[in-house]
Amino acid sequence: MSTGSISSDKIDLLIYGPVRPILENGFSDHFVVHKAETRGDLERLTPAIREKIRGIAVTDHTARVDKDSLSQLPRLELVSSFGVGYDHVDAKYAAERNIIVTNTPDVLTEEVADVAMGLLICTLREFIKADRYVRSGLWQTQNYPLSVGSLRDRKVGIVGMGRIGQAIARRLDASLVPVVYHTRNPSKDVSYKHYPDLIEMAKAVDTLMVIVPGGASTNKMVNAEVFKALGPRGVLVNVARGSVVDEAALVQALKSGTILAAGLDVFAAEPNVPDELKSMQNVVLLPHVGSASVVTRNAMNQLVIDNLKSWFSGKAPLTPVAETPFKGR
Ligand code: A2R
Repeated sequence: MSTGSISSDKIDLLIYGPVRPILENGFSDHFVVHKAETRGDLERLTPAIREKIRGIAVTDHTARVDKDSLSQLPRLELVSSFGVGYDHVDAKYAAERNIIVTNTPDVLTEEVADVAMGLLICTLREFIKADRYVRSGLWQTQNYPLSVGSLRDRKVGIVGMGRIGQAIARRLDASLVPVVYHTRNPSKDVSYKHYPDLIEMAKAVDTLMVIVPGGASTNKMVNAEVFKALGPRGVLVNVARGSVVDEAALVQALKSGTILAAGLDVFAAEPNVPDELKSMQNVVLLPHVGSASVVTRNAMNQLVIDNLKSWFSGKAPLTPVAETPFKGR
């Protein structure tokens, strides 16, 4: 394979998942682009096409790239996945087959941290309810009631202290809110107090902000026991993955007053949100918009494209995930 420029042979790529025109238009004449929006579409590709596909652009976390789908593509070299979380891609199986998986870290870090911070303040200070109050004309009759919640006198435990966790912590520092964190290993990048045990941290704080990857190791790690430890002033903000929180236990904790409130950008079965959550006044619900601004989504799309272009120019992938590090060709 040549270095520095895309080889003269055309490279067959698959764009897999919901339509993203910016991605589809991002490839030059050097590529032949095939599309499969769903698993069914993938299975309907002819064996001759599947045989040729060497790269995949995965457009969304709803497109499952599991062993079954990867097995259908015998010449696959690289899976370029949109988003920083890649729990929808079987990176372990990809590693066994020497397929590189890339994601789109860094370019969304500050955007997601902004949403986390906004969601926290919005939940505590009831912006959504207060907005409705103004629109309904009620302000003409009386002032809006004082909010029970406030960012003042809070202590935040961040669950996950990677790129986004650190960006959230910087915002909390600026707001004079003390921060501690829970991860499996203490981070060398920060000096906040580390709690190896999530329950112990939940007991020591009144606010949890969740920003760990999805997947088996974090599945329902924020559960009834954690809510009990957090206590009646407790607030949960989740901008990670819905799978990280036991949603039924959260509904119960909010209903019973075990915790005070929650701000949620992610849910267990998106786009379905439990009716019980929708009917509650002490929750703020967002439709998974952590990175969803034009500027940040453009940067993420571009990184999906650039990883594929770099690889098929004979260069290293730009952002391989930990399970499939680039070890040379
Ligand atoms: O546990 P560590 O030492 O590997 O720290 C990572 C932590 N983490 C966990 N913490 C507790 N229990 C676990 N089972 C667990 N697994 C991972 O999450 C690290 O501090 C953090 C992940 O950081 P980064 O890899 O830098 O990810 P980034 O860019 O901050 O994004 C986090 C997640 C994505 O995976 C998406 O699902 C979501 O944010 O948008």
